Formats: sequence, C-alpha cells, structure tokens
Amino acid sequence: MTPDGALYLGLDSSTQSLSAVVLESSGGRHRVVCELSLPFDQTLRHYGTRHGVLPNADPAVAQASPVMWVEALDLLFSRLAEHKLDLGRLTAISGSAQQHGSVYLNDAAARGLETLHPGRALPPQVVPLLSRPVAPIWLDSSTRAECREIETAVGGADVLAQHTGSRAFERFTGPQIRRFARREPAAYAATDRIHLVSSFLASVLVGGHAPVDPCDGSGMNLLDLATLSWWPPAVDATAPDLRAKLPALAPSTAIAGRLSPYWRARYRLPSAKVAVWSGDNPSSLIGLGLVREGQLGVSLGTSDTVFGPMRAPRVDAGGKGHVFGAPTGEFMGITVFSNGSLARERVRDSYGLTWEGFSRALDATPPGNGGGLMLPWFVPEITPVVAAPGVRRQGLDEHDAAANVRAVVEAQMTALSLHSRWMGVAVDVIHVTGGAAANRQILQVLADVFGADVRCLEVGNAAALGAALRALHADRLDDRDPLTWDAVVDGLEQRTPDRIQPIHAHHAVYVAQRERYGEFERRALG
Ligand code: XUL
Repeated sequence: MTPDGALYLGLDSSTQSLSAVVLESSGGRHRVVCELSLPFDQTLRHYGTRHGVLPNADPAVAQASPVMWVEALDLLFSRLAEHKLDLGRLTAISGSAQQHGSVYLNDAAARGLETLHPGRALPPQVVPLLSRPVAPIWLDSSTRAECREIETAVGGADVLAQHTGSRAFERFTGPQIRRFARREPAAYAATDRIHLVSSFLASVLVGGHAPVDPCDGSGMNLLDLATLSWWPPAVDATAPDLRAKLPALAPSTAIAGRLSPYWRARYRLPSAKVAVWSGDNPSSLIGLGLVREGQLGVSLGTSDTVFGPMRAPRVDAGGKGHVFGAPTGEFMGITVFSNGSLARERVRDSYGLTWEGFSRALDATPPGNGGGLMLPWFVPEITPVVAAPGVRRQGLDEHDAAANVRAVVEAQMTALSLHSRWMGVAVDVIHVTGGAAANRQILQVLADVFGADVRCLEVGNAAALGAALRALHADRLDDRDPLTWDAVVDGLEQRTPDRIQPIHAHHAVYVAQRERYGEFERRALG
C-alpha cells in the first residue's frame, strides 16, 4: 500500500525543453505540487540550438544533442532539490519524450551507464558511450528515398501501414536508421543499441538499457501492432543486423528499474521506481484524461493535432494518420496539421486585429460563413500533403476581415473532423489544450463542427502530467494494488473543466459544409 504523501515525478523531454511535474498522492486523490521547465536554447546555450535543434546547412536535416538532453536531466534534478519538496517521499518517476528521435550507443554503454560516478557531471561520462554524437529528431525530412525503399521492400506502403500503423514517414525512426547505416556504415557497425529519446533517458536514470514501450515504438515503422513485437520484414528492410541493436520491448505500465546510485548519491534521493518511459503524444493522452474510445483530444498549438483512444488499431487507408499504442494497453490514432496557430496569426495580423477583435469577428459572422470557404495552407501542410503552400478561397471576399477570420477557424475545425474520421470513433467529448484553447469562440466552432461537448482543461504540460500519472499507475500496479485508468485521471484535483455544448442547428450546417470543404480540398489537390 502506497503511503499518503507519496510523490510522483513526471518528466517531458520535448523538442525545446525539459519539464517536470510532481504529483502528491493522498487518500486516492492527487495534486500537482511542483512544475518546472528548462528551455534548452536559454538554459544550455553552449549547445547552440535554435528551438532545441542544432544548426545544419541542409534545411531537411533536424538533429539534436543527446548529451544536451542528459545535461538538462542533471540540471533539472539539481533544481528540484532546491524546491521545498520532501524528495525522500519520491516513490516513482516516469517520462515522456518527443517521438521518433533516436540515440546511438556503443558496446561500452551498458557498463558505462551502470557505473556513472556521482561526483562527476554527466556529459563527459555519456559522450564516450555514443556511437553517433547527434540524434535525428522528428522535424527531420531528409529520408524520402529511404521511406520508399522500405515500403517497396515490405510489399508497399499499405502493407507497412497495416503492420506498423503508418506508411513510411521521413521523421519515423526506421527510415532515419536506414539513412545513418548507409551514410556512416562504420559508425553504424559500432552501434550496439539504438534507443528512442524516451528509452535513452530512462536508461540514464536506471543505469542500464531500458526497454522501449509499444506506444513510442509504434513511431518507428518497425513494430507490429498486432503482436506488439518487432516486425521482421520491416527490421530486415531497414538496415543490416538491426534486430540485435533494438532494445527490448515492455509496456509503459511496467517498472524499468530503480533510480541508479548516480542519482541517489548525487541528489540524496531514495531508490524510487522508474516506470518505462513513453512518447509525448501517448503521455499527453493520459495527461488530458483520455482513457476510452469516444473521447478525443485536440491540441491547438504551433501545429494542430487531433488524437484519441481506439479500442482496435484501425489504420488510415488515406495514409495521413498514424496508429500508436496507448498507455492503457489499447491504441491511439493521431493526425498532425502544420498550419495551426501560425495560420490563425497570419489572418489576425493581415487584418490588423487583436485576439479580442478576432473573437468579435467570429461573433459577428454566421456559422457556415454564408458559404465562404478557405483552404488555410499558409505553410507546407502535412495533412493533406501540400508541398507548395498557398491560401485558396471559394465564395469568400479577401477584403472582408470578419469572413476571413471565420473561414480560417471553420477550415481548421472542419479539417480536424474530416481527417480524423479514419479513426472510426463516435466522438462524444473533446478535451482541448494549447494556446488557442483560451478562445471560447473557437471552441464553440469546434463543438458545433463535431457535434460534441468540448472541455477545456487547464493542465499546463499535458505530457509531463501524463508521465506523472503513469508513474502513479505503474507504482500501484507493481504493488499489486492497481488503480483503474479512470481512477488515475479522475483523481486529479486541480482540473477545472469548462464545458461548451454544441448548438444542434449549427452542427447541421457544418455537416453539409464538411462535404463541400472536402470537395474543395480534393479539387485544389488535383
Ligand atoms: C508525432 C510527432 C510529434 C512529436 C513532437 O508523430 O512527430 O508530435 O512527438 O514532440
């Protein structure tokens, strides 16, 4: 039985920062008692990153430094130690990390991780364990040829998607590994283990190679969703001798180990459990309280994302969405759009509006916008794939500010609905997060387009919170005193859900508009 006052730490190593959320659990309820964030560019300037990415002459290449991530981890524990928290009560830790990125370790790593010296800083101890000094990350788009080669070798994009949940994507780990093996064969041969960012950081915490969980593992184009094991045809198609270099697999509800002596001695920490780490999207699913099919998450940030639990791994025949494992043991579908807040800001700025003015424009215009439509492709789009950006209008006067505001919002909410239909989920509630979630008028359009209730959750960092909740869940499971996922997410005290209900007459307008929008999109794509 976990004592009252147990602390659970959730970490999130994202593209731009390392964040932490500490939960205190008492009497079946838990509350956030500490939140911290270290932005890489500002905190660890000596790596010279911009938005967490190392400069590179090739715009298609996006890499970061694994050593920067471990230095951030060390710094974060030192900052935590300065807080007025009784870290003697730290019971379990878990983590979330940007998906798809990979870290390449040599055969000295297992021993090196086990014997990290607590009196010395981490970076110089980790550098000799790497067979590749840099880690390719999810923003990389340099592996187009490798994607096609892998798809061809396994029998086509559809076959790969049916098994792994996605056709080959440039940012996914398999194509990245193939490119490395081809361009740097000697360094690839010297690689003993290829970790995801999540399993790498878990390894540093436990002092040995930690497993990959099937949720983050399904962002690799290597894992068979039906068996939750590595899929031999994809592994063989990716790179020579790859199977031996892949980590073990274990559910994200399992315990990977205990905090290693390095952390215990350096920061006077107890032998806390370390639950298997996962990807940021699966962790956010839990942080947003999405634990059953019918609930949908919408993140309105730099990019807009729609995701939600699925009982079965139904794959997108259109090839745009992804199926990942979910921490609950089921699955999740996700579709990512690159024209998120940027498109909203472009419209706001081009008509000289403030956000209040933007909201007033939504209030002043009718649902359906009198038939006016916009395709909001201000930058290259992922969903649908639009390489040459450009805004298209239909029945919409470019000089009518209010109509253009409504058009961009309706277009985005309609695209979220249209391109998540492949998940085959009957949506009853949407949990929304991200900067634009503060705008009630946008949320009303979202509720009306989907015909579903919208709840706006004040969760701060959903991925780090999700990791902390997963640590709690894994700890109780390990103690043979399991909590249901509903109890885990409903036990959180500080949620202040604001519920917006759909207006049924508006929903009817949007059902018809979705067809017209889809038709406009198809025509624009030729
Ligand atoms: C998902 C994806 C991003 C990263 C961001 O497929 O590429 O959401 O996980 O951290």
